[in-house]
Amino acid sequence: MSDPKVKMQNARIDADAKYFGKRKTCKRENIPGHAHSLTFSCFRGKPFLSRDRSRQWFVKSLSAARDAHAFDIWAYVIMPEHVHLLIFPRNDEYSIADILGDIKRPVAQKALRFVRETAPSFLETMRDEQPNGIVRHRFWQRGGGFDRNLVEPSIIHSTIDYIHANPVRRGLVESPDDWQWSSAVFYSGCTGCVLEPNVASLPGRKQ
Ligand code: NI
Repeated sequence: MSDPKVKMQNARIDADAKYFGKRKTCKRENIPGHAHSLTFSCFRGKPFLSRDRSRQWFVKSLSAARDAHAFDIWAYVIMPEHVHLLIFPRNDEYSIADILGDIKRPVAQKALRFVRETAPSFLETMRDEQPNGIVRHRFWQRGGGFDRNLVEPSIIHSTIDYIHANPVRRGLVESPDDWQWSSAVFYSGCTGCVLEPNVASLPGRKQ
């Protein structure tokens, strides 16, 4: 991959990974009472989430997965080429792999259907030829991304702040709550958040 734009995007995601912990989600720890800070990217760091259409697909999918898997959403941000989520599974038994699958799969399916019907030439940017020669079209980067278990309230709150500050650090907006595609809108007390987080289960800032 020599595309400098893609390289830059991947560097940003790596920088995030440093903050969020290097652990890949292949070794998940589904521990009761733990919150999970999840980061995952679009295929090859491409900005597939730069349009409202795909962002809406994501919001809808996240909302449906929350209902199906009984987790609380404490924070999220949809960036052009990656997503950060902070979730708190309410049940003792849960699977982050299953949760992530149910969040990501419907978005990929809708995107592929849309591209095939309206812009088939775009399929090339989603093309992934695997080592075994099989070609697949991907919306999401292969693998689960990053998963960090959180328990400590102060770390939970600094993670929420970090998530909400993403669009500001990128220079997309001046204030976190100017970015429509995050839970910062809700935290600042504004109405019209695209998906309201569940803050009742959130530990207090001072503990
Ligand atoms: Ni980020």
